[in-house]
Amino acid sequence: MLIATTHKNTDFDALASVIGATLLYPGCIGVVPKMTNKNVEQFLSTHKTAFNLVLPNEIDHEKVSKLIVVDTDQWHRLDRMDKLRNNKALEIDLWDHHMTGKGDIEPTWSLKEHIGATVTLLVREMKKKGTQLTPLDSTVMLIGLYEDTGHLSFPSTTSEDASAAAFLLENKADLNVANFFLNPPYEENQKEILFEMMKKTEKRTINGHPVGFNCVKLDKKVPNLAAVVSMYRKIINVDALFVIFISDETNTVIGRSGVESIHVGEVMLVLGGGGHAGAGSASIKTAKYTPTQIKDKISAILLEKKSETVSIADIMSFPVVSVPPTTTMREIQTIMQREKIRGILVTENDEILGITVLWDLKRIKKQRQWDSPVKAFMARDVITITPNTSPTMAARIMKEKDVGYLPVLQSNKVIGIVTRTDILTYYYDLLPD
Ligand SMILES: [Mn+2]
Repeated sequence: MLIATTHKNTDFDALASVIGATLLYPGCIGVVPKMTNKNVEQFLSTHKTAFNLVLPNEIDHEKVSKLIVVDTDQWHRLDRMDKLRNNKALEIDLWDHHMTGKGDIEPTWSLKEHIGATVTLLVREMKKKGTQLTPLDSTVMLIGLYEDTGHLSFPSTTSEDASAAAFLLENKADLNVANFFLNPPYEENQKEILFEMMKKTEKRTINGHPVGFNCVKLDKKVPNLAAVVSMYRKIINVDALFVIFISDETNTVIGRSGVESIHVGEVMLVLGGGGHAGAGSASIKTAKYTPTQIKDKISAILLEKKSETVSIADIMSFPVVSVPPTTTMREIQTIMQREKIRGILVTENDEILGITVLWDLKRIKKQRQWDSPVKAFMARDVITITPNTSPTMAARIMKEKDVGYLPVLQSNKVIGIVTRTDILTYYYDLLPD
């Protein structure tokens, strides 16, 4: 017997990939964990019989000769598959896009790639094989693809994810049905959790990033907490948010990040969980760490990761052109044209007095002003940063102070300057491969 299964707390990408596997492998039965996400549960309540799906207790493990695992690479995330773990003759195919490197499932064959959704990998194979899809098949796969890629907007999305979406739409995926399951309305108890979080958020600055922490007592089951955490991060405008949901035996941490330099999945991995760059979670026995210890642990992990991130020193421009305050505006114009720069520092005895930018030249209305000294035109309040400032932080300073140039100071000496162009170059160079 051939079965395909996936992780507990099954999301749509996982479900769609199981269904995809039943279509790709002749005779394959899809085994869906008992615990699924709320919207998946709702979908299955009406659609289950349309697909070749069963529950883990409905299969005879002895008869399984081949296992297809999708959207995870870890045994403990599967539902009741331990019996298969010791079966040495078992053939295993693995399809996944979680690249944490900590998977303990040893596959016979695998396809693991950085891609927005696992289902995209299965679609690739379907295109090759010319697999026939019903509108129902296409719809569930499109929901999985959209959910894991934030409707093709998450940074992990690849052009192939978009092509897969196009393929599924060509195969009559129904966007009305998809939208219904992708945007479930907020429920009363989700709102309660949100209000609970609003009462008390601890903000820490870690490596220049504002990071939020919350502890919320959880005394009943609340569906899709992750969506609430995700929304709350945007409301309080922090780069990353970690919410510790406290219950009797296990505390669950859900993390969300909106910046590249905070990889939630890597943090959660240290805590025994997992996830992606932008989203992840971990369950921790209450006996192991107190909520405060969890917070400190997350902060410590984030601090450690610092060395891997790009700093301003890597992207700043240098050498910096500086002139004495008596330099005329005519000379300033000549230097800007010659050096092809838009900003010049005005210094005296190594001290920054001000900065003049291309815009200052445009303010010159009368001919004689070209002979005026730069000190009459320069901006005097120069905001400086240090070489270990993160590019994200620099971008934030530029926005808040409405300046386009940030001289970089080390031991009171100017070693470079960061412009908006440098920041843009940084952002675009670092877009995912
Ligand atoms: Mn996935």
